[in-house]
Amino acid sequence: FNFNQIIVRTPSRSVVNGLRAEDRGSPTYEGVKAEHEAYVQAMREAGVKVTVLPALEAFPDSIFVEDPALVFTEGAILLRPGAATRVKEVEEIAPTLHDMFETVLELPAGYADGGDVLTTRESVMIGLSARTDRAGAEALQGCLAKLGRKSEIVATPAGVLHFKTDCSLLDDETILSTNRLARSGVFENFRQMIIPEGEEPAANALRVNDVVMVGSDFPRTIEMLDKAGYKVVPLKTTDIGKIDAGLSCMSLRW
Ligand code: CIR
Repeated sequence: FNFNQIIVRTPSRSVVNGLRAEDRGSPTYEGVKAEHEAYVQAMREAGVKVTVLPALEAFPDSIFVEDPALVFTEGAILLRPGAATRVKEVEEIAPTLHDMFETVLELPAGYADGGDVLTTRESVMIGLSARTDRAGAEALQGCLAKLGRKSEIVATPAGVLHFKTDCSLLDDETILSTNRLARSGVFENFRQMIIPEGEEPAANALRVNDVVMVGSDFPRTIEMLDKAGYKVVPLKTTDIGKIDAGLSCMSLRW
């Protein structure tokens, strides 16, 4: 969770057409733009250098740069998103990653979204989901091994978009998780903090250096983290939440 740099992409006007599992109304472009700007500002205040890529009108979900690639200080991996409309986002981000990283690997088989990948100190957890299949997860394990990273394949609860929709790393020993994911036992080697019932989307929080960014619509989660001694930065996620996104989705961090 100690990061020097991030990559983000400006939202396109087409973001209002972003993918969603269930239609709870579309976000507005202005709303997403404001949430994105506040996020970038919070990142700068957290001490990271921000590279801002231009908007891509042809790709409504391209603001969510976390999904087409995975980055580490040791190198980057170009993934293959499991949603047909998002596959070509990889070609769009590839030149930037080639400029910024000496080692850039490509997923040799299957499908994998970065939203399904939780990096912890000991290992990289890869969640199987509707976007990440076993072939992709196993291929990704091969790429991670080349970068010297241990990994494990785990399950994402049914009906949950991405593994990280339901969890985030708070520090080297602690995971913030929904009850439905924690129940599966994947985090038994960690201290776990469980999201209060009804605030499940708050699980996609983001620890960056000294702060934990959390959706501002989730007061009970914020209070819980605050009481536990975390320095919480609440950020509005109301509009991006309508297209199934949270705070990790909007950046690649290393
Ligand atoms: C999608 O369905 O692909 C986008 N509407 C949301 C992606 C969220 N990304 C993430 O959690 N890493």
